[in-house]
Amino acid sequence: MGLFSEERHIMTSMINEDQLVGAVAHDFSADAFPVRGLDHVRFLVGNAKQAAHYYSTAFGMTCVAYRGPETGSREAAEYVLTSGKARFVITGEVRAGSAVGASVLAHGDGVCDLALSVPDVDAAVEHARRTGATVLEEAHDVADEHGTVRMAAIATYGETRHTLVDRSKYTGPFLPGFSVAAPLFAAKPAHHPKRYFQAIDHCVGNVELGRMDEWVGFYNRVMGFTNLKEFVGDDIATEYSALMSKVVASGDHRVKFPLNEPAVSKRKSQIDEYLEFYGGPGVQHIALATGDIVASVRAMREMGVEFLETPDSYYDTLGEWVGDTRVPVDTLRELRILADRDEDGYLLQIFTKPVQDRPTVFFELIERHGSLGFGKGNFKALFEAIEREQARRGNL
Ligand code: TYF
Ligand code: FE
Repeated sequence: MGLFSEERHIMTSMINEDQLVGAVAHDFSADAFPVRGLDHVRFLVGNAKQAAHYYSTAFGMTCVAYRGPETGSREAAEYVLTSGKARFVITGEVRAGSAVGASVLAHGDGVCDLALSVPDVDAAVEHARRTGATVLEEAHDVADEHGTVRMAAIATYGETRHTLVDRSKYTGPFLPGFSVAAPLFAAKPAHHPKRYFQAIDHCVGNVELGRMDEWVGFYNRVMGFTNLKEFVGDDIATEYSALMSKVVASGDHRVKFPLNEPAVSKRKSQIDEYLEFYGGPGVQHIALATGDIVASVRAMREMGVEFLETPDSYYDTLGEWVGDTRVPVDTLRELRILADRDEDGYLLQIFTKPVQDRPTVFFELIERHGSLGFGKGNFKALFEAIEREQARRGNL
Protein backbone atom coordinates (compact mmCIF):
# COMPACT_ATOMS: atom_id res chain seq x y z
CA MET A 1 0.00 0.00 0.00
CA GLY A 2 1.60 3.22 -1.15
CA LEU A 3 4.99 1.57 -1.55
CA PHE A 4 6.97 1.85 -4.73
CA SER A 5 7.55 -1.48 -6.40
CA GLU A 6 11.27 -1.51 -5.50
CA GLU A 7 10.46 -1.02 -1.82
CA ARG A 8 7.80 -3.68 -2.04
CA HIS A 9 10.24 -6.04 -3.60
CA ILE A 10 12.81 -5.50 -0.85
CA MET A 11 10.11 -5.86 1.77
CA THR A 12 8.75 -9.13 0.44
CA SER A 13 12.18 -10.61 -0.16
CA MET A 14 12.94 -9.99 3.53
CA ILE A 15 9.96 -12.06 4.67
CA ASN A 16 11.56 -15.16 6.12
CA GLU A 17 10.80 -18.73 5.20
CA ASP A 18 8.62 -19.30 8.31
CA GLN A 19 6.25 -16.55 7.27
CA LEU A 20 6.32 -17.68 3.65
CA VAL A 21 4.98 -21.12 4.53
CA GLY A 22 2.80 -20.07 7.49
CA ALA A 23 4.85 -21.83 10.20
CA VAL A 24 3.72 -21.46 13.82
CA ALA A 25 5.53 -21.81 17.16
CA HIS A 26 5.73 -25.41 18.39
CA ASP A 27 7.42 -27.37 21.19
CA PHE A 28 8.98 -30.43 19.51
CA SER A 29 10.17 -32.00 22.78
CA ALA A 30 6.84 -33.74 23.41
CA ASP A 31 6.48 -35.15 19.86
CA ALA A 32 6.76 -38.93 19.38
CA PHE A 33 7.60 -38.34 15.70
CA PRO A 34 9.09 -34.85 15.39
CA VAL A 35 9.29 -33.59 11.79
CA ARG A 36 11.50 -30.60 11.04
CA GLY A 37 10.51 -30.05 7.44
CA LEU A 38 10.56 -31.48 3.94
CA ASP A 39 14.06 -32.64 3.08
CA HIS A 40 13.36 -33.12 -0.63
CA VAL A 41 10.76 -34.17 -3.18
CA ARG A 42 11.85 -36.95 -5.53
CA PHE A 43 10.41 -37.20 -9.04
CA LEU A 44 10.74 -40.35 -11.14
CA VAL A 45 10.75 -39.40 -14.81
CA GLY A 46 11.34 -40.89 -18.25
CA ASN A 47 14.24 -38.57 -19.04
CA ALA A 48 15.91 -36.92 -16.06
CA LYS A 49 18.32 -34.97 -18.23
CA GLN A 50 15.49 -33.13 -19.96
CA ALA A 51 13.30 -32.76 -16.86
CA ALA A 52 16.23 -31.24 -14.95
CA HIS A 53 16.64 -28.79 -17.80
CA TYR A 54 12.94 -27.83 -17.58
CA TYR A 55 13.12 -27.19 -13.83
CA SER A 56 16.31 -25.18 -14.38
CA THR A 57 14.91 -22.98 -17.15
CA ALA A 58 11.16 -22.79 -16.59
CA PHE A 59 11.23 -22.97 -12.76
CA GLY A 60 14.53 -21.10 -12.35
CA MET A 61 16.03 -23.82 -10.14
CA THR A 62 19.75 -24.45 -9.71
CA CYS A 63 21.33 -27.86 -10.20
CA VAL A 64 23.59 -28.40 -7.19
CA ALA A 65 24.38 -32.13 -7.26
CA TYR A 66 24.37 -35.12 -9.59
CA ARG A 67 24.96 -38.82 -9.66
CA GLY A 68 24.89 -41.12 -12.64
CA PRO A 69 27.03 -43.50 -14.67
CA GLU A 70 29.89 -40.97 -14.78
CA THR A 71 30.04 -40.93 -10.98
CA GLY A 72 29.65 -44.69 -10.50
CA SER A 73 25.86 -44.90 -10.26
CA ARG A 74 25.03 -47.35 -13.04
CA GLU A 75 21.26 -47.76 -12.70
CA ALA A 76 19.92 -44.21 -12.57
CA ALA A 77 20.79 -40.59 -13.32
CA GLU A 78 19.76 -38.14 -10.58
CA TYR A 79 19.83 -34.36 -10.62
CA VAL A 80 19.36 -32.33 -7.42
CA LEU A 81 17.84 -28.89 -7.99
CA THR A 82 17.18 -26.20 -5.42
CA SER A 83 15.38 -22.88 -5.15
CA GLY A 84 15.94 -21.45 -1.68
CA LYS A 85 14.92 -24.18 0.80
CA ALA A 86 12.99 -26.15 -1.83
CA ARG A 87 14.87 -29.20 -3.10
CA PHE A 88 13.80 -31.49 -5.96
CA VAL A 89 15.57 -34.72 -6.93
CA ILE A 90 14.91 -35.76 -10.52
CA THR A 91 15.58 -39.46 -11.12
CA GLY A 92 15.59 -41.29 -14.45
CA GLU A 93 16.71 -44.79 -15.45
CA VAL A 94 19.81 -45.28 -17.59
CA ARG A 95 19.42 -49.01 -18.23
CA ALA A 96 16.38 -51.02 -19.28
CA GLY A 97 14.68 -53.04 -16.59
CA SER A 98 15.18 -50.92 -13.47
CA ALA A 99 12.63 -50.15 -10.75
CA VAL A 100 12.67 -46.52 -11.90
CA GLY A 101 11.60 -47.59 -15.38
CA ALA A 102 8.85 -49.82 -13.97
CA SER A 103 7.43 -46.89 -11.99
CA VAL A 104 7.51 -44.58 -15.01
CA LEU A 105 5.86 -47.28 -17.12
CA ALA A 106 3.04 -47.53 -14.58
CA HIS A 107 2.57 -43.89 -13.58
CA GLY A 108 4.34 -41.70 -16.09
CA ASP A 109 6.47 -38.90 -14.66
CA GLY A 110 5.50 -38.30 -11.06
CA VAL A 111 6.49 -37.87 -7.44
CA CYS A 112 7.64 -41.04 -5.66
CA ASP A 113 8.96 -39.61 -2.39
CA LEU A 114 8.13 -36.77 -0.01
CA ALA A 115 11.28 -37.05 2.11
CA LEU A 116 11.06 -35.67 5.63
CA SER A 117 13.78 -34.21 7.79
CA VAL A 118 13.64 -35.85 11.25
CA PRO A 119 16.04 -35.43 14.18
CA ASP A 120 16.00 -39.14 15.17
CA VAL A 121 15.47 -41.62 12.33
CA ASP A 122 15.60 -44.70 14.59
CA ALA A 123 12.98 -43.38 16.99
CA ALA A 124 10.77 -42.24 14.10
CA VAL A 125 10.86 -45.58 12.29
CA GLU A 126 10.17 -47.50 15.52
CA HIS A 127 7.22 -45.25 16.32
CA ALA A 128 5.94 -45.66 12.74
CA ARG A 129 6.15 -49.46 12.99
CA ARG A 130 4.35 -49.51 16.36
CA THR A 131 1.55 -47.37 14.96
CA GLY A 132 1.02 -49.60 11.94
CA ALA A 133 3.09 -48.02 9.16
CA THR A 134 4.80 -50.22 6.55
CA VAL A 135 8.57 -49.90 6.91
CA LEU A 136 10.15 -50.00 3.44
CA GLU A 137 13.73 -49.40 4.56
CA GLU A 138 15.08 -49.91 8.06
CA ALA A 139 17.24 -47.19 9.60
CA HIS A 140 20.74 -47.30 8.15
CA ASP A 141 23.80 -45.10 7.63
CA VAL A 142 25.01 -43.87 4.27
CA ALA A 143 28.50 -42.39 4.41
CA ASP A 144 31.26 -40.84 2.32
CA GLU A 145 34.13 -38.41 2.90
CA HIS A 146 31.63 -35.63 3.80
CA GLY A 147 30.13 -37.54 6.72
CA THR A 148 27.15 -39.77 7.47
CA VAL A 149 23.42 -39.54 6.76
CA ARG A 150 20.97 -41.71 8.71
CA MET A 151 17.95 -42.77 6.61
CA ALA A 152 14.88 -45.02 6.60
CA ALA A 153 11.67 -45.12 4.58
CA ILE A 154 7.99 -45.76 5.27
CA ALA A 155 5.12 -46.25 2.85
CA THR A 156 2.23 -43.85 2.35
CA TYR A 157 -0.65 -43.76 -0.21
CA GLY A 158 -0.20 -45.68 -3.47
CA GLU A 159 3.45 -46.26 -4.27
CA THR A 160 4.51 -43.02 -2.62
CA ARG A 161 6.95 -43.10 0.27
CA HIS A 162 8.35 -40.91 3.00
CA THR A 163 12.09 -41.28 3.27
CA LEU A 164 13.22 -40.12 6.73
CA VAL A 165 16.49 -38.21 6.71
CA ASP A 166 18.86 -37.00 9.42
CA ARG A 167 21.68 -35.09 7.68
CA SER A 168 22.98 -33.31 10.79
CA LYS A 169 26.33 -35.14 10.49
CA TYR A 170 26.76 -34.48 6.77
CA THR A 171 28.34 -31.61 4.83
CA GLY A 172 28.25 -32.84 1.21
CA PRO A 173 26.14 -31.35 -1.61
CA PHE A 174 23.19 -33.76 -1.09
CA LEU A 175 23.66 -37.40 -0.08
CA PRO A 176 26.68 -39.70 -0.15
CA GLY A 177 27.38 -40.69 -3.75
CA PHE A 178 26.36 -37.33 -5.21
CA SER A 179 28.93 -34.95 -6.67
CA VAL A 180 28.76 -31.18 -6.87
CA ALA A 181 27.25 -30.24 -10.22
CA ALA A 182 27.41 -27.13 -12.36
CA PRO A 183 24.15 -25.25 -12.97
CA LEU A 184 22.44 -26.53 -16.13
CA PHE A 185 21.24 -23.14 -17.31
CA ALA A 186 23.15 -19.90 -16.81
CA ALA A 187 21.16 -17.59 -19.08
CA LYS A 188 18.29 -16.59 -16.79
CA PRO A 189 17.10 -13.18 -18.04
CA ALA A 190 18.61 -10.36 -15.99
CA HIS A 191 15.19 -8.85 -15.18
CA HIS A 192 13.97 -12.09 -13.57
CA PRO A 193 14.07 -12.59 -9.81
CA LYS A 194 17.01 -14.57 -8.48
CA ARG A 195 14.56 -17.28 -7.42
CA TYR A 196 10.99 -17.87 -8.54
CA PHE A 197 10.16 -19.53 -5.19
CA GLN A 198 11.87 -20.01 -1.82
CA ALA A 199 10.30 -23.06 -0.16
CA ILE A 200 7.71 -25.81 -0.47
CA ASP A 201 4.43 -24.79 1.17
CA HIS A 202 2.41 -28.01 0.86
CA CYS A 203 2.22 -31.30 -1.04
CA VAL A 204 -1.18 -32.73 -1.96
CA GLY A 205 -2.07 -36.40 -2.28
CA ASN A 206 -4.97 -37.91 -4.23
CA VAL A 207 -6.36 -41.13 -2.75
CA GLU A 208 -9.19 -43.47 -3.73
CA LEU A 209 -12.87 -42.83 -3.08
CA GLY A 210 -13.69 -43.38 0.59
CA ARG A 211 -10.08 -43.59 1.77
CA MET A 212 -9.29 -39.99 2.66
CA ASP A 213 -10.14 -40.39 6.35
CA GLU A 214 -7.97 -43.51 6.54
CA TRP A 215 -4.97 -41.51 5.33
CA VAL A 216 -5.78 -38.56 7.56
CA GLY A 217 -5.80 -41.11 10.41
CA PHE A 218 -2.44 -42.47 9.24
CA TYR A 219 -0.79 -39.04 9.52
CA ASN A 220 -2.51 -38.39 12.88
CA ARG A 221 -1.44 -41.73 14.37
CA VAL A 222 1.98 -42.32 12.81
CA MET A 223 3.39 -38.79 12.62
CA GLY A 224 1.27 -36.93 15.16
CA PHE A 225 0.12 -34.52 12.43
CA THR A 226 -2.94 -32.47 13.35
CA ASN A 227 -5.95 -31.60 11.18
CA LEU A 228 -6.13 -28.03 9.94
CA LYS A 229 -9.55 -26.48 9.73
CA GLU A 230 -9.62 -26.19 5.93
CA PHE A 231 -12.08 -28.81 4.78
CA VAL A 232 -13.71 -29.22 1.38
CA GLY A 233 -16.92 -31.14 1.92
CA ASP A 234 -20.00 -32.02 -0.07
CA ASP A 235 -21.10 -28.39 -0.22
CA ILE A 236 -18.48 -27.37 -2.76
CA ALA A 237 -17.81 -30.89 -3.90
CA THR A 238 -21.12 -31.94 -5.40
CA GLU A 239 -21.94 -28.63 -7.00
CA TYR A 240 -18.63 -27.90 -8.68
CA SER A 241 -15.99 -30.53 -8.59
CA ALA A 242 -16.89 -33.66 -6.69
CA LEU A 243 -14.01 -33.97 -4.31
CA MET A 244 -13.43 -33.97 -0.59
CA SER A 245 -10.27 -32.64 1.01
CA LYS A 246 -8.72 -32.46 4.48
CA VAL A 247 -5.35 -31.06 5.52
CA VAL A 248 -2.89 -32.55 8.02
CA ALA A 249 0.16 -30.64 9.25
CA SER A 250 3.32 -31.23 11.27
CA GLY A 251 3.70 -29.58 14.70
CA ASP A 252 4.89 -26.20 13.43
CA HIS A 253 2.90 -26.46 10.15
CA ARG A 254 6.08 -26.37 8.08
CA VAL A 255 4.92 -29.63 6.47
CA LYS A 256 1.32 -29.55 5.24
CA PHE A 257 -0.31 -32.44 3.39
CA PRO A 258 -3.81 -31.87 2.01
CA LEU A 259 -5.47 -35.17 1.02
CA ASN A 260 -8.17 -35.37 -1.66
CA GLU A 261 -10.60 -38.12 -2.54
CA PRO A 262 -13.14 -38.10 -5.37
CA ALA A 263 -16.80 -37.64 -4.49
CA VAL A 264 -19.64 -39.29 -6.39
CA SER A 265 -21.32 -36.95 -8.85
CA LYS A 266 -22.74 -36.68 -12.35
CA ARG A 267 -19.39 -35.74 -13.87
CA LYS A 268 -16.02 -37.40 -13.56
CA SER A 269 -14.15 -35.84 -10.65
CA GLN A 270 -10.76 -34.26 -11.36
CA ILE A 271 -9.49 -36.72 -8.73
CA ASP A 272 -10.89 -39.68 -10.71
CA GLU A 273 -9.14 -38.36 -13.81
CA TYR A 274 -5.85 -38.26 -11.87
CA LEU A 275 -6.31 -41.77 -10.40
CA GLU A 276 -7.10 -43.17 -13.84
CA PHE A 277 -4.18 -41.55 -15.64
CA TYR A 278 -1.60 -41.95 -12.86
CA GLY A 279 -2.71 -45.53 -12.28
CA GLY A 280 -3.54 -45.16 -8.60
CA PRO A 281 -3.09 -42.75 -5.69
CA GLY A 282 -0.20 -40.30 -5.73
CA VAL A 283 0.98 -36.74 -5.37
CA GLN A 284 -1.30 -34.30 -7.20
CA HIS A 285 0.35 -30.92 -6.69
CA ILE A 286 3.27 -29.25 -4.99
CA ALA A 287 2.72 -25.69 -3.76
CA LEU A 288 5.75 -23.43 -3.95
CA ALA A 289 6.03 -20.45 -1.60
CA THR A 290 7.11 -17.16 -3.12
CA GLY A 291 7.57 -13.70 -1.62
CA ASP A 292 6.70 -12.01 -4.92
CA ILE A 293 4.16 -13.98 -6.94
CA VAL A 294 3.86 -11.22 -9.54
CA ALA A 295 7.56 -11.39 -10.42
CA SER A 296 7.48 -15.21 -10.28
CA VAL A 297 4.48 -15.58 -12.58
CA ARG A 298 5.79 -13.00 -15.04
CA ALA A 299 9.14 -14.81 -15.18
CA MET A 300 7.66 -18.31 -15.44
CA ARG A 301 5.19 -17.25 -18.14
CA GLU A 302 8.13 -15.79 -20.08
CA MET A 303 9.90 -19.13 -19.75
CA GLY A 304 6.88 -20.92 -21.20
CA VAL A 305 5.11 -22.28 -18.11
CA GLU A 306 1.37 -22.67 -18.73
CA PHE A 307 -1.02 -21.54 -16.00
CA LEU A 308 -4.75 -22.17 -15.64
CA GLU A 309 -6.92 -19.41 -17.03
CA THR A 310 -9.36 -17.65 -14.72
CA PRO A 311 -12.31 -15.86 -16.36
CA ASP A 312 -12.54 -12.05 -16.30
CA SER A 313 -15.75 -12.27 -14.27
CA TYR A 314 -13.66 -13.47 -11.28
CA TYR A 315 -11.77 -10.16 -11.27
CA ASP A 316 -14.92 -8.07 -11.79
CA THR A 317 -16.09 -8.96 -8.26
CA LEU A 318 -12.78 -9.80 -6.54
CA GLY A 319 -12.16 -6.32 -5.11
CA GLU A 320 -15.60 -6.32 -3.42
CA TRP A 321 -14.82 -9.21 -1.10
CA VAL A 322 -11.05 -9.67 -0.88
CA GLY A 323 -10.25 -6.10 0.20
CA ASP A 324 -6.79 -4.54 -0.14
CA THR A 325 -3.91 -6.76 -1.20
CA ARG A 326 -0.38 -5.61 -1.99
CA VAL A 327 -1.07 -6.31 -5.67
CA PRO A 328 -3.71 -4.24 -7.52
CA VAL A 329 -6.63 -6.23 -8.95
CA ASP A 330 -5.61 -5.15 -12.47
CA THR A 331 -2.25 -6.90 -12.06
CA LEU A 332 -3.92 -10.00 -10.63
CA ARG A 333 -6.27 -9.94 -13.64
CA GLU A 334 -3.42 -9.51 -16.12
CA LEU A 335 -1.53 -12.51 -14.72
CA ARG A 336 -4.60 -14.62 -13.76
CA ILE A 337 -3.51 -14.77 -10.10
CA LEU A 338 -6.18 -15.73 -7.54
CA ALA A 339 -6.64 -14.09 -4.13
CA ASP A 340 -8.38 -15.21 -0.95
CA ARG A 341 -8.86 -13.74 2.53
CA ASP A 342 -9.71 -15.32 5.87
CA GLU A 343 -9.64 -14.17 9.50
CA ASP A 344 -5.82 -14.36 9.66
CA GLY A 345 -4.98 -12.47 6.47
CA TYR A 346 -4.87 -13.10 2.76
CA LEU A 347 -3.04 -15.17 0.17
CA LEU A 348 -2.32 -14.98 -3.55
CA GLN A 349 -2.09 -18.18 -5.58
CA ILE A 350 -2.01 -19.57 -9.11
CA PHE A 351 -1.94 -23.07 -10.58
CA THR A 352 0.01 -24.45 -13.53
CA LYS A 353 -1.46 -26.88 -16.00
CA PRO A 354 -0.13 -30.44 -15.63
CA VAL A 355 3.62 -30.43 -16.34
CA GLN A 356 3.72 -33.73 -18.25
CA ASP A 357 1.58 -35.36 -20.95
CA ARG A 358 -0.54 -37.24 -18.44
CA PRO A 359 -3.09 -35.02 -16.60
CA THR A 360 -1.45 -35.76 -13.26
CA VAL A 361 1.13 -33.63 -11.40
CA PHE A 362 0.89 -29.82 -11.42
CA PHE A 363 2.28 -26.95 -9.33
CA GLU A 364 0.88 -24.04 -7.37
CA LEU A 365 2.61 -20.77 -6.53
CA ILE A 366 1.45 -19.25 -3.24
CA GLU A 367 2.24 -15.94 -1.54
CA ARG A 368 0.90 -15.86 2.03
CA HIS A 369 0.17 -12.69 3.96
CA GLY A 370 -0.97 -14.04 7.30
CA SER A 371 -3.52 -16.49 5.92
CA LEU A 372 -2.82 -20.09 6.91
CA GLY A 373 -5.49 -21.41 4.52
CA PHE A 374 -5.40 -22.95 1.06
CA GLY A 375 -7.63 -20.58 -0.90
CA LYS A 376 -11.07 -21.94 -0.04
CA GLY A 377 -12.72 -18.84 -1.51
CA ASN A 378 -11.16 -19.76 -4.87
CA PHE A 379 -12.21 -23.40 -5.00
CA LYS A 380 -15.23 -22.69 -7.23
CA ALA A 381 -13.27 -20.62 -9.77
CA LEU A 382 -10.28 -22.97 -9.57
CA PHE A 383 -12.25 -26.20 -9.95
CA GLU A 384 -14.18 -24.74 -12.88
CA ALA A 385 -10.85 -23.86 -14.55
CA ILE A 386 -9.58 -27.40 -13.91
CA GLU A 387 -12.81 -28.81 -15.35
CA ARG A 388 -12.46 -26.71 -18.52
CA GLU A 389 -9.04 -28.34 -19.00
CA GLN A 390 -10.53 -31.76 -18.24
CA ALA A 391 -13.21 -31.15 -20.90
CA ARG A 392 -10.54 -30.09 -23.46
CA ARG A 393 -8.86 -33.45 -22.83
CA GLY A 394 -12.18 -35.26 -23.29
CA ASN A 395 -12.17 -36.52 -19.70
CA LEU A 396 -15.26 -34.88 -18.23
O1 TYF B 1 -4.06 -27.46 -1.79
C1 TYF B 1 -5.19 -27.06 -1.82
O2 TYF B 1 -6.05 -27.46 -1.04
C2 TYF B 1 -5.54 -25.97 -2.82
C3 TYF B 1 -6.79 -26.20 -3.58
O3 TYF B 1 -7.77 -30.75 -6.64
C4 TYF B 1 -6.94 -27.43 -4.38
O4 TYF B 1 -4.45 -25.77 -3.63
C5 TYF B 1 -7.61 -28.49 -3.85
C6 TYF B 1 -7.90 -29.60 -4.61
C7 TYF B 1 -7.48 -29.66 -5.92
C8 TYF B 1 -6.76 -28.61 -6.46
C9 TYF B 1 -6.49 -27.50 -5.68
FE1 FE C 1 -2.66 -26.32 -2.91
